[in-house]
Amino acid sequence: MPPSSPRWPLLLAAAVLWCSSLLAAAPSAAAKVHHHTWDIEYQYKSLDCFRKLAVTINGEAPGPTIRATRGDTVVVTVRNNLGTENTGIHWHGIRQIGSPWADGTVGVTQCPILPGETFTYRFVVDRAGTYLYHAHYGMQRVAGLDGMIVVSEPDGVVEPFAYDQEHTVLLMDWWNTSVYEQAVGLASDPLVFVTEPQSLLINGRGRSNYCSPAAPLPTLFTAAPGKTYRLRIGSLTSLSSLSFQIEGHSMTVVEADGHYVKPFVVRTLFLYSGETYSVLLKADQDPSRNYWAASNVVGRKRQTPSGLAILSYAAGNDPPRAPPTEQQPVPPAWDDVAPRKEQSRAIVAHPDHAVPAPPAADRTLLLLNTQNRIDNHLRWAINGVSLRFPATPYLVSMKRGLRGAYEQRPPADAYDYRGYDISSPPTANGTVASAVYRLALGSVVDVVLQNAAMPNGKNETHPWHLHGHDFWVLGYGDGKFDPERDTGRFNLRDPVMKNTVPLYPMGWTAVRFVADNPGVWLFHCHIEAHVYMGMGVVFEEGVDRVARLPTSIMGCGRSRGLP
Ligand SMILES: *[C@@H]1O[C@H](CO)[C@@H](O)[C@H](O)[C@H]1NC(C)=O
Ligand SMILES: *[C@@H]1O[C@H](CO)[C@@H](O)[C@H](O)[C@H]1NC(C)=O
Ligand SMILES: *[C@@H]1O[C@H](CO)[C@@H](O)[C@H](O)[C@H]1NC(C)=O
Ligand SMILES: [Cu+2]
Repeated sequence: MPPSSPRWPLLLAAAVLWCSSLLAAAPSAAAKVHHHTWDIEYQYKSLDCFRKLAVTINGEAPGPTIRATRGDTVVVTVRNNLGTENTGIHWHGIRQIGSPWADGTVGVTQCPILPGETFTYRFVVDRAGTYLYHAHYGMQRVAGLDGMIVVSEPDGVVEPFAYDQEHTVLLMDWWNTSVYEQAVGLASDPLVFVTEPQSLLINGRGRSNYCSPAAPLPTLFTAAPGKTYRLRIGSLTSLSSLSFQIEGHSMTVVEADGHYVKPFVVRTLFLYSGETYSVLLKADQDPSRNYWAASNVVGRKRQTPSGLAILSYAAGNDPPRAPPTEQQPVPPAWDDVAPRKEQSRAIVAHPDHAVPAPPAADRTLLLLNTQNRIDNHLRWAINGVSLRFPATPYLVSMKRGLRGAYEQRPPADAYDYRGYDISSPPTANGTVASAVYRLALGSVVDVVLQNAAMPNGKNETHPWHLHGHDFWVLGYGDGKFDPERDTGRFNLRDPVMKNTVPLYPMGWTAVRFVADNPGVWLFHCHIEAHVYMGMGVVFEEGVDRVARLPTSIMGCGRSRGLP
């Protein structure tokens, strides 16, 4: 389907006007520039009682929280002191409008930052909300190069909820093995999977089976009775989907991936890797005792101890770090997918902050998610194509017309959705390619992710993350997506915008976005092992409109020596 008529640009213009009326509240003269200099190096860390190498930022793992106000510019100078390892840092949820070379995706938007080299990221944070950053080179995120970004509204701009104080809560999973042990295992024949994590971290601290029972627990925060707290919660797990609970307290979800949502109350919040939420928590329980905060694996058979921290009350009887006398909260059953789907369906736009979705798509991509056998190895493949980044970053090769630098043949827009049996293990072999979907600038694109049985008959949840954009979440369904039947059932009334969305076992997820950000953008499963095994696609849009590229992103493959 070729991109059609200029029907959408009119709506787009209306949305831009609407947005700029909001922006008018923030005088740009007040915008600040925040400079950070980060030394990236390996250090021994005992985040969960097991001492191992972690990638640190100025000695910290996870790294510091970046704080800014909407409209500000963030400048991060990264010095790679890893000695023998490349790096690159992605600013997760920041759309990089006008700065596509600062997305930090090695192989897509830049060459790797070599050991001993310094690279400067410079970008505008154009929307308030809770975002993340993390390594985007190989499986390096497994080693802990990550953190959070908090973008506040300028003074005088009122959010659709109120609170007294805020805290960040970064959730991770953690292994006793290195990035290399994991990556080499995945590429081996027979494949050696990464195993379940040894621990779950809350703000960088956790308890593996290596801990003595007396090891102290981290404090989530100390509450003052009666006050309301905003918790900005993000998941940067490498493998696990999580539940998060705070014993005795309910949480009101008010923000998802930087967008205000119609508030809803949960006892258990489910999070997929790459997602962020703001929840409001009222300190309305008995202040004399402490409470458990717990994260647990869901969606995979649970073999990892709970991630634990303590919520205490100021001037309570229990010492702040004393384990609560009560039992830990009972986590949801790992294989009960119904409440997770229910939460996904509950996330809709806040009525006063909804950005209307365009009414129809110019192009629809139907993307089959499974593993295929390729040269006798199992790799994740999308419509039979397993993504491998070329030696030259796409942004450079496309902007400079280096045609031989990547696969010229585009991948298929759809799999054989009439003939394919999603409940049977795949029989076809796949291919490895660096192919790209080229999208018409300004066109409206629907992507329907279709989950299907894996060769081993298992099923998994995949969190899909889009760079450079937010998408409207139009719907989730069980079984096989049927364009004739299901397109008409999309939620166009109040779809939320997000940048990361789960694809549930044996189901489909539909999203819509406008290809209006000139650049080259990765769309991929946020599980490190999966994207490492090819689970992603690349979108190009309006690359000819991208301003002159900084030479600092070049230097590898065929971009070596380009002026
Ligand atoms: C990592 O932990 C697992 C159990 O959780 C254990 O079987 C394995 O031997 C450990 N590996 C190392 C390198 O300590
Ligand atoms: C897939 O590849 C294997 C060899 O790697 C071959 O034996 C088999 O016939 C191929 N299957 C199909 C359906 O082409
Ligand atoms: C997914 O796998 C789990 C256990 O491995 C099983 O209980 C469940 O029925 C499966 N779900 C689907 C939709 O196949
Ligand atoms: Cu995945």
